Amino acid sequence: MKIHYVFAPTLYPLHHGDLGKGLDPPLGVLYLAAYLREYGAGPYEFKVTDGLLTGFDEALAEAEAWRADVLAVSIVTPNALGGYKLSEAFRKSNPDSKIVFGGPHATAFPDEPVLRGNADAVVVGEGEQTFLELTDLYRQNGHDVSALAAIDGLCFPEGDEIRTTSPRRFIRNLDAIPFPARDLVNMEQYSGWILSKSSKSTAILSSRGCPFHCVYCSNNVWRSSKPGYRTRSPENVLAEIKSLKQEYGIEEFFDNADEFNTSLQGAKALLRAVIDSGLDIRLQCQLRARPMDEELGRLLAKAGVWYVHLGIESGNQETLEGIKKKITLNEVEECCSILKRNGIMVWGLFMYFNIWEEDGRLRFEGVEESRRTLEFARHLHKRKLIDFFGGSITTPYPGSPLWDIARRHGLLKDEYEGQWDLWYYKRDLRLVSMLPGISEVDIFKLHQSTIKYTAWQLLRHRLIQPKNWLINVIRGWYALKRQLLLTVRRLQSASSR
Ligand code: B12
Repeated sequence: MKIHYVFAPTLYPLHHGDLGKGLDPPLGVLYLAAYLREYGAGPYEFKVTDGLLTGFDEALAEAEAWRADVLAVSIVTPNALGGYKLSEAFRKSNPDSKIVFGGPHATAFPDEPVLRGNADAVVVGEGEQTFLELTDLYRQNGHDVSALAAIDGLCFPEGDEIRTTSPRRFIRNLDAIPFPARDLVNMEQYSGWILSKSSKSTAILSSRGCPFHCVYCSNNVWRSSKPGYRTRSPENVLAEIKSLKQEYGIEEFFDNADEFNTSLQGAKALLRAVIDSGLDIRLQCQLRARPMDEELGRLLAKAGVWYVHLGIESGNQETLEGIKKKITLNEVEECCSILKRNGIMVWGLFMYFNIWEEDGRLRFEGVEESRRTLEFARHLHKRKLIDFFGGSITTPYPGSPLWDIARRHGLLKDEYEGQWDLWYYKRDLRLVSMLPGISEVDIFKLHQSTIKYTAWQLLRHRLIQPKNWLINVIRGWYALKRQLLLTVRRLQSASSR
C-alpha cells in the first residue's frame, strides 16, 4: 500500500522560518508513518512531502507522480486552503485513491476537508491509531463506506451526510509510539531552531498536551480526549536523543513540548536522566513561570539547557487572570531570576491586544495596556532578566476558546470568513479580527517596534549560526519591506482622517 504524507503547502510564498519553514520536519506525519511501520499489517511504501519546503506546485507534482493509494494531508490553519486545493487537484487525476486529512485545523473543523477538499475521511485528534485502523480497512474493504462508522475519531461523508464517530481515546503509554520516521525526510534540509550553539539541532517532543486552559490556545488535538497531559519516560526520550546523535550527529535538541515544566517532578526526572547519561548535548525548551524552583534551575543548566522560551504573554496582571494563564508578574520575575542565576538565556514570549471574556462581557487590551506589556518586557530586559523578547498580535485560531469569544462578540471580519491564508498576518499586515476603537496601524506599530528590538538583540548576541546568515539577511529585507508598507498605511490613514 502506497501512502503519501503531505504537510500541506501554503498558497502564498514563504521564506525560511515563516510558519516554521525549513526549521524542523513535520513531526506529526513522521509519527504517523513510524506507528504504521511498527504496528500496521503492511507492506507499505511511504513518501513524505513537506509542502512548506516545496511550495504548492512541487507538492502537487510529487503527489501526481507518485499516485499513492492514500494521500494523507496534514493541516494547521494557515495552510488549510493549500491542502484543500492540492487534494481537489489530486482527486481529479486519481479518482480511485483515498484522501485523508488530519491535524489541528482538521480537528477544529472536521467537516471542512470533506466539503472543501473532497476528503474521504478526516482524522480527529491524535492520529496514530485511527489512521492505522483506517488504512487497514481501506486495504480490506476500500469501498464500504459504512464500515468507517466502526472506527473512533473519524469524520466522513456518507451520501449527502457527514458522519462523525465517537471520540478516539488517547494512547495511554506514549513510549509505545515509535520515534518519528525521520528517515523519510532529508534531515539536511532542516536547520533546527534559529538560535543554536551546535551546527546541527532538531526538535523532539517529550510530552503531549497541557493541563492548563489558556484562552488563546488552539491545542485542540490534545484536548480531544483525556488525560489532557501525558509524558514519555525519561529513558524513552534519552533513547531518541541517543539515536539522533548516532544517526545524524545531532548535538542540540529543542523540546517542543508545550511546557517543559508542567510537572516539576517530571521535568526534574528527565533532566536527571540526561545528566546521569553523561551525554554531551545541548538542550532548549519552553517553560511556564510556575512551577519553578531553584533546584529546577540548577538541573536545567547542568543538563545542558542554555536557552528557553518563557510564555509570559502580558505585562498586565488583570490580563493574565482574564486569559487564564495562571501565573503572576511576580512569578515571572522570580522565574527569570532563577534562570539567569543559572546562566540560562531567556526569550520572553508576549502577546499584544489580548482578548478574553468576563461574565460574558468582552474584555481586551487596548493600546495603553499593550504598551505596558512592551514596557514590562523592556524592564525585564534592562534588568537582564530576559535576553530577548518577541510579541505577537493576539489572533483567534480555530479550536481555541478565543475563537468562540471572537465569534460571540463579532470580532472576526466577515469578508475573511474561511479565508485561512489570511491567518498568517505577517504576510501582508492585515488582521482577521478587529477590536472596537483600535486601528490596525496602531496594532502593527507596536508589533514592528518589538521586531526591531528583537533583531538588534539577536545581532548583538551573535547567536545566529553562520550557515543561517544569508537567510537572515533575506528575512531582514522582508522585515524592512513590512516596515515600509506600514509607513505607507500610516500616512494613508492620517490623510484620510
Ligand atoms: C512546535 C510547534 C511549532 C514550531 C514548529 C512547527 C513544526 N514545523 O513542527 C513553530 C514555532 C515553527 C510553529 C509555528 C506555527 N504554529 Co505551532 N506548534 C508547535 C507545537 C508546540 C508542536 C507541533 C508538533 O510537533 N506537534 C506534535 C505532533 C505529534 O502533533 P500534530 O502535528 O498535531 O499531529 C498529530 C495529530 O494532529 C494528527 N495528524 C496531524 N496531521 C495529520 C494528517 C493525517 C492524514 C492524519 C490521519 C492525522 C494527522 O496525528 C498526529 C499524531 O498524533 C504545536 C502544539 C502541539 N503540542 O501540537 C503548535 C501548533 C500546531 N502551532 C500552532 C500555530 C497556530 C502555529 C503557527 C500558525 C503560528 C504562526 N502564526 O506562525 C505556525 C504554523 C506552523 C506549522 N508549520 O505548523 C497551533 C495550530 C492551531 C491551528 N488551529 O492550526 C498549535 C496547535 C499551537 C496552539 N496550542 O495553539 N509551531
